[in-house]
Amino acid sequence: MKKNEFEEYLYHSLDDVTDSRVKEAMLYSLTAGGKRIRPLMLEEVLEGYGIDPQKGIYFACALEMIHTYSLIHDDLPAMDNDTLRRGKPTNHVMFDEATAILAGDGLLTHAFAFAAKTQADPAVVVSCMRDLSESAGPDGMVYGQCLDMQEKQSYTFEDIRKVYQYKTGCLLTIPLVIAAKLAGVSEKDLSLWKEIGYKLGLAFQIQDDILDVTKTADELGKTNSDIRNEKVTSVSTLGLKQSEELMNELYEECLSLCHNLDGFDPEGLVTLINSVIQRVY
Ligand code: GRG
Repeated sequence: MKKNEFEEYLYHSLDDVTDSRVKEAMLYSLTAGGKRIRPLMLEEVLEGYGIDPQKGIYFACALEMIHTYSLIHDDLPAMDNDTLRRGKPTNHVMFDEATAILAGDGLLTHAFAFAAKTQADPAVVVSCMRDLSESAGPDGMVYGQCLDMQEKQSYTFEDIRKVYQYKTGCLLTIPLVIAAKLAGVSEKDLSLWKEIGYKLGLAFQIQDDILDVTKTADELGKTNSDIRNEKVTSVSTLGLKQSEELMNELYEECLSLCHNLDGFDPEGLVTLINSVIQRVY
């Protein structure tokens, strides 16, 4: 199952949802494009363990639903107040604020019903759903967003590293953890996957900061609200050169760690991470 096939699954993931303006808004953002990195990571880890990626399809769709909800809410006037996302008007611009809030709520809740359809050992599925909830919720991404909202101009890189760990890292680590759990890996390798996810999340967010100052909104398909909102970022604290060095170092460490896992063929995941390193938006 590669990106195009995944798009089909995602498109049909709301088929059973009652028709409404909220469903329309959910589908609008869910099918607006996006790199689909999180579901593709889950797929590549399963494949690396020789498991049919189909086994993780419901979690893969759930991840993209949760990620999309976070983008819809992050773009709201009460948060970053952005008007362009994935090359299209943001959800609240296309619909209205109330509908966008409900579309986010709808995607978040539907994600868990969808993940629960996974055909695997029920104890493993429940454990993955709990991890997913923790990664997305007030001990994970929501906590990171909360720290982000409280940001002060005096923040150092160490302060924002923590914001990035939660805001970005949690949702990039969880596909690795879910796939590893579905594959039944050891505790030792599960810890290694978490370390890979942490480094990947940090590198990915630093790369996002670099792209924000080196590309135009047209090229990125999203408005550069960090600049408008005078956000403290890796680039504003470390400078462009040091940010690039740190990003490269972290990506290198991720790629190297992918070779240290028992019974895992890293080829597909390494190719995916390399495509992320090369990304231009
Ligand atoms: C509203 C609870 C809540 C959380 C919002 C996702 C997020 C947290 C904020 C969006 C802004 C931002 C810079 C988030 C960090 C993660 C990130 C870089 C998201 C963009 O992910 P991509 O590049 O996006 O995978 P696409 O559009 O390709 O799916």
